[in-house]
Amino acid sequence: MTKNLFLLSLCMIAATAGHAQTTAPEPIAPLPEPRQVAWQQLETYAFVHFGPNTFNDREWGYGDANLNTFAPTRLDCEQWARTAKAAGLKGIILTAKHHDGFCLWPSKYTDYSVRNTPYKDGKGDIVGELATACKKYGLKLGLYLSPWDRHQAFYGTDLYREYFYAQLTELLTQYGPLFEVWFDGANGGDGWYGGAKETRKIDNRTYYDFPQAWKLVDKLQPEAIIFSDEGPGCRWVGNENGYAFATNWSFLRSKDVYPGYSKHWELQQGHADGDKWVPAECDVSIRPGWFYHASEDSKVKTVDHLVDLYYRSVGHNGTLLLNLPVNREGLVHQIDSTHLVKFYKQITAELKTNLIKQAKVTATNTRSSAFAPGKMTDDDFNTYWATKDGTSTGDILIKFGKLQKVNRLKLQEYIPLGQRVRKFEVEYLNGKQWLPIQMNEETTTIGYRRLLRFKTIQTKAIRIRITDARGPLCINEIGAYYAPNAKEVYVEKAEDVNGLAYTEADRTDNTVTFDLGKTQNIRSFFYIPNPEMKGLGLVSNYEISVGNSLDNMKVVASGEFSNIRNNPVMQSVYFTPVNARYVMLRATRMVTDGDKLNDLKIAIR
Ligand code: FUL
Repeated sequence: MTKNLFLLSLCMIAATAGHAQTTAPEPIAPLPEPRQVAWQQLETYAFVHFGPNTFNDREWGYGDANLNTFAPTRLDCEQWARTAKAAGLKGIILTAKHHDGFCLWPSKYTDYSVRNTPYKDGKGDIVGELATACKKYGLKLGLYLSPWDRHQAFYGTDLYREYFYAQLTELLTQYGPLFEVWFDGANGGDGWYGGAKETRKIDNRTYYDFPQAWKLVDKLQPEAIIFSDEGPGCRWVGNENGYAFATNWSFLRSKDVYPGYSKHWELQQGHADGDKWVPAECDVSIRPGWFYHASEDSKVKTVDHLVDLYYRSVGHNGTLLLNLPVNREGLVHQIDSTHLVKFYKQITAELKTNLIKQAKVTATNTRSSAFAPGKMTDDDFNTYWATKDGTSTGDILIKFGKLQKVNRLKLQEYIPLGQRVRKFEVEYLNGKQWLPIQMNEETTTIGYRRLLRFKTIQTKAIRIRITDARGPLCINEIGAYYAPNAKEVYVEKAEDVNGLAYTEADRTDNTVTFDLGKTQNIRSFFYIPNPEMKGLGLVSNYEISVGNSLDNMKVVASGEFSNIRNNPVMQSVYFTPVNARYVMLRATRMVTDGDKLNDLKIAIR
């Protein structure tokens, strides 16, 4: 470089640094579409799983349910909507068709629908009734259409794809605006299939021609977000427990991920180097199962558990999709609605008074007065504090002016310009010394919203030091709160697995026999999957035999542990009470073909 040129570039640097930068920082891709930003702002919404499974005590219907069983006595979609509304949920996503192929609307293309049930003598349309109720209560409507259909004889052929698109078109055109369309990742396997009763495998990546489905949704419902494991609107968070990792990028590497993608831990945190904006949606049921089972009335998640999930979903840059299993009456059970409303009251109370409103907020590296620190406390999503071009760090200093108790913090990035922050630290003033606030999770990404919980501190000032980002910082909201009596973190209780003592009497790859030591009266068998096993060693279909001698065993129960890979909760099998010394579990099918039974946690009562 010549001397003159060198001087010139020095002058230019000085000019940029000295000049107030009144325009916004350049966006950093990948960026959200406006509909993705609007969707993220919904934060919490309800799921409703309802169908023949509800009446047949199943999680995954085989596709052969007797439709006379589908007989809700007091079904009232307005009660669902009122419950959701009272809990601050912004919409409801309904299983219009689950894997059993049954349609909650009178689809033109199948007999396997509400039209052939006792409900309203076949004149009902539960999707339509929910659409009307949502409208009345100012809630948004979303629909779940299972690609896998265990009922249809032609599932697996090209004709099924046409059928699927025809049904999708009905749902996209008959019920007004939808905010989300849900395509489940569970695909292919055994089913009734028009009586064939066989196992059908399809290739998740090609069979449904998902790009065509996405085009159809974009055309007919341009505001709707499309859910699948890979998006494109939002992604599955990789577990059915309702939380994202603390580090959570709203990006995915679009070439790597597809529906049925099995690297679940990646979905829990996103890809820091992803090329597409696909934010995480954290789905979870308020009970262990997605469908209603009376046996789970005592297992509704506690208020503390739900509060914890809120902090680890919405507070980890995701949305919370909370399932309410509607019961056989056709209502959200009172236990569920009570817990739900108390949960909402609790989070509202914890985050009610933003102590920063009375504090003095300053910051380093501020871009210009148009992007001043005050923009972080004006409750306006669209105004934000930003730092200068060329910076990717900055300190935010919050001075309370008096000793203040604090145990919660909120941080938000202005995501229309991208997700930027990679790392930050939070400190508080202890006398004259800055000390780190001890968190129980890493302080890395922020995204749409990051909520932090910690032991109550008393301080006059807090300092948030953003130490690494993908470009200039854009922070649109911060909050500090003191939640009295709030739990720091929630610890989930281990499942109660008390049962009879036994020893293993015999074991092969797919059969284990337990010896109870002496003849006992037994009536149930519990299988507690190990969630760490990520699908390995898990039984999908079982047969349970009992007897008083090993050469004289009798089958007392057989069936399927549905959805056990994604939702590995305790599975219960009840049978007619019987006197027996030996109990044999035979895995007639494993979740992963060719796998062996292992890591067994069993209770027999
Ligand atoms: C899963 C399904 O297999 C479950 O039955 C449930 O619908 C859940 C939300 O998604 O993949």
